[in-house]
Amino acid sequence: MSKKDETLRGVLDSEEKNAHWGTIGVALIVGLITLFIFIFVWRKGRVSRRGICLVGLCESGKTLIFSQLIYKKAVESFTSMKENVGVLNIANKGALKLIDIPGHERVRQRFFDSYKNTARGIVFVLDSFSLNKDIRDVAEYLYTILSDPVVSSNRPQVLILCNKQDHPLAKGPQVIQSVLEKEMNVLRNTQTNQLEAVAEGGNRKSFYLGQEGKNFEFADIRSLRVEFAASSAQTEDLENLQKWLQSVA
Ligand SMILES: Nc1nc2c(ncn2[C@@H]2O[C@H](COP(=O)(O)OP(=O)(O)O)[C@@H](O)[C@H]2O)c(=O)[nH]1
Ligand SMILES: [Mg+2]
Repeated sequence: MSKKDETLRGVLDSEEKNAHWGTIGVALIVGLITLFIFIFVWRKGRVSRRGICLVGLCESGKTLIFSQLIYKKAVESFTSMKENVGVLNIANKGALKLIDIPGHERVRQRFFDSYKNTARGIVFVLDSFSLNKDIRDVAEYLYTILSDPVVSSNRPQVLILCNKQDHPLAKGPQVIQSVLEKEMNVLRNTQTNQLEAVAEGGNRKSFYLGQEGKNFEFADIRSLRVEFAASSAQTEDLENLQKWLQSVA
C-alpha cells in the first residue's frame, strides 16, 4: 500500500468516526427534546387539573357541603339532577373548581365521566349514620370510582368524608374505614369471579383494586392515596375537609 493510500484511508476512517459521533449526538439531542416535551406535557396536565369532584350517594350531604364552601351558608337543598359548579379560592394556592355531582344512580356516571378528566381531587361523601343500611351501595359506587381507568391514570387525591358526625349514632372514620374495607373485599371477589367468567384470561388486572392474595385495604391501592376524615355540614364543621383542600390545591 502506498503512502498516499494510507493517508487516504486515515482520512476516510476519521470521517467515519466523525459521522458515528454525529449520529450519537443527534440521537442524544432528539432524546433530550422528547424528554423535555414529555415532562412539560405531564406537568401541564397536573397543573391544569383544578377540579374537585364531590361524589357520593343521594342524601349524604354533598350539596350542603358545596353551599357551605361556596356561599358560606346553607342553601335550600333539593334532590338535584344537575351538577353544581363553583370556584373555591385557596389561600396562596389559587382557585379550585368544586363540582357537586348528583348521586342518582342513573345519572351519576354520566356526570362523573364528563368531569373526571379535570379532577385534581375526589371527595367521596358518605352518611356516617346510615352507612350500615347503605353499605352495599356505598361500596359499589366507591369501587366504581376508584377502579375507573382515568382515575387510576391521573391519580387524583381521594378523601372519604364521613359526614353527619353530629348524629348521636354516627360512626367514626376509623370504624367506617374497616367496615368499607370488608365490603369492598366481598365486592372485589364477586366482581373478579364475574369478570373471569366473562373473559377467560382477559384483561383482568386492570380491574383489580388493591393487592392480590390478601384482603382488600385502601393502603394497597398503589396508584391512589386514599384518606379518611370526619365532617358535619349541618353544624358547619368542615375543618378537616378545608385542610385537605389546602393540601391538595
Ligand atoms: N344531621 C346532619 N344532616 C346533614 C348533614 N349534611 C347534610 N345533612 C342533611 O342531609 C340531607 C341531604 O343533604 P344534601 O346536601 O341535599 O345531600 P346530597 O343529596 O348528597 O346533595 C339534607 O336534609 C341536609 O340538611 C350533616 O352533617 N348532619
Ligand atoms: Mg345534592
